[in-house]
Amino acid sequence: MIKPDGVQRGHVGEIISRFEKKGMVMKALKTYQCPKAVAEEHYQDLSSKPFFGDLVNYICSGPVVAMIWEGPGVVKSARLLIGATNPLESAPGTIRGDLAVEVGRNVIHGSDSVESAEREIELWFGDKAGCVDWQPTITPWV
Ligand code: FUP
Repeated sequence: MIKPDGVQRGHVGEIISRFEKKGMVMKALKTYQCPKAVAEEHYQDLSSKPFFGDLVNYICSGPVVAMIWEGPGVVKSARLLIGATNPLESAPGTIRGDLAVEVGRNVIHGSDSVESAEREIELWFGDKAGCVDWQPTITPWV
């Protein structure tokens, strides 16, 4: 998910391009003004953290671009492309390492496990989100 700062700073094309160049396949994409309840559920594991309120306000501060990407080892591979949570600790060449300087404005979210991805796909693209046209498929490798 490209966060509001990534959208506002015009990095959507750059980020999608990095995923495509890696060889991942986009299965779904939508711009979305995230409701507070969705942001709170998305980050439910961080609800006790002191930055939770700021994080939810940030995610809801403007449109995000939510995406589903498919490919071999896509969760781990996407996390490597994205870089460390704190952009100051993200290696150059990663999305956060190249495009961000603040942990609270770190441009992009990526699911941290297959289980998280399944939960987040349901939250962002499932029935409750009003988007039901995505089904997992086996994509032949190119
Ligand atoms: P990540 O999986 O890299 O997005 O990192 P986390 O799930 O640990 O954190 C989710 C988001 O919380 C981060 F993207 C940014 C925010 N965060 C802060 O604002 N301050 C912190 O100290 C840690 C995380």
